[in-house]
Amino acid sequence: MIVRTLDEVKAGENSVRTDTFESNRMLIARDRVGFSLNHTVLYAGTVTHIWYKNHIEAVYCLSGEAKIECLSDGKTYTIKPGTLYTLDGHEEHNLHAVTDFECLCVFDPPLTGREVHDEDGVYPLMQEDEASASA
Ligand code: 9YT
Repeated sequence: MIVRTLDEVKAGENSVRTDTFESNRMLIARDRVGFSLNHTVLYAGTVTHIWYKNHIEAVYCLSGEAKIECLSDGKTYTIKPGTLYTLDGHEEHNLHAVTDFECLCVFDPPLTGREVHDEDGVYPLMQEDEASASA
């Protein structure tokens, strides 16, 4: 059984901070459970361009509000506590955090823990041994 706290992850190497969000990788590929799980907070007033070409992501909102602008069809969705969205079509989107937006994010294949978005909003497909090698 794996038991860990947000505070433990925040203090470790699997806490990633960017200009628009803080992502704490609570479960990662090395845990070998088949998926990864992040506790993420996007900062109020920011916009994050995201395009997970290599992953499926499911996001469950815990608190706050965000709007997702889907770039292929121009549709916008409002996400509030209790709402789930899943990018099962690898949709390119802009995530507008209306307030601080706190969510749980599940990725398949699992993140290694260190991924950050590239210039296209993509997370690279990393193997666990690559993450260990760069750690
Ligand atoms: C909700 C979302 O996709 N935010 C971007 C960060 C990403 N989910 C992560 O690494 O936690």
